[in-house]
Amino acid sequence: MIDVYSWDTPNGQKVTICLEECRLKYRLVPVNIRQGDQRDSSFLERFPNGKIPAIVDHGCQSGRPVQLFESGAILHYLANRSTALAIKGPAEQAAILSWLFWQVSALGPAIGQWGRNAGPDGTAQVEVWFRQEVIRLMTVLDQRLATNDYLAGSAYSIADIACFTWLRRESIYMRRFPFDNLPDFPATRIWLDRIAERPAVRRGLAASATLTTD
Ligand SMILES: N[C@@H](CCC(=O)N[C@@H](CS)C(=O)NCC(=O)O)C(=O)O
Repeated sequence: MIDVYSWDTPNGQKVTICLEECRLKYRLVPVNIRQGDQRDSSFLERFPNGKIPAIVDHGCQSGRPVQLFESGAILHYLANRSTALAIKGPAEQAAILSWLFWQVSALGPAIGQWGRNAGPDGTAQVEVWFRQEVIRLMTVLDQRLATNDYLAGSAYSIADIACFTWLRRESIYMRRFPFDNLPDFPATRIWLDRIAERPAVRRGLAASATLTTD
């Protein structure tokens, strides 16, 4: 059994989708980040960065619980823990990790900062910078997807899960900055629809949605 400390955000959704894809048993532990649960001492003692998602795996062969935070690290751990999303060989690993790290270091922070700096509380200059950066990153993504069904090549992987939750039409950010207001990214649209149809993706998003109470 894997305990998932989470909230219904793009980073949290990555983990429930991955768990559903891998058919691993898990239980959700809500961490209401709107109320500041992530700064409780009991949470910080285990997960010092004070952010969701985080997991504790009670089912490892060593018999000792394994705990980790950072969504990219969690996805990589879960992919190695199952056969469904197992990484096959160094070439596939190189492609998956390149795009996974790209998401956690560039795409996610840029979209998140754009979201925070747009609107009445943001400054116009910062908003413009992040908008341009998001468009640049989405252009990189779209070019990759124009010649590949998935980010790491022909096979669906944790890199796709990581980017999908941020870019899907219903994400909190894409609801604010609809694709209609952005340049066209045709390959990205097709890729998003293909991933959204996956039964495990639907189950993972539905599981994550049970966490939101406000
Ligand atoms: N790099 C981290 C980012 C995690 C993150 O920013 N989590 C947000 C929710 S999506 C959070 O916990 N925010 C609460 C806070 O910053 O206090 C990851 O990929 O897991």
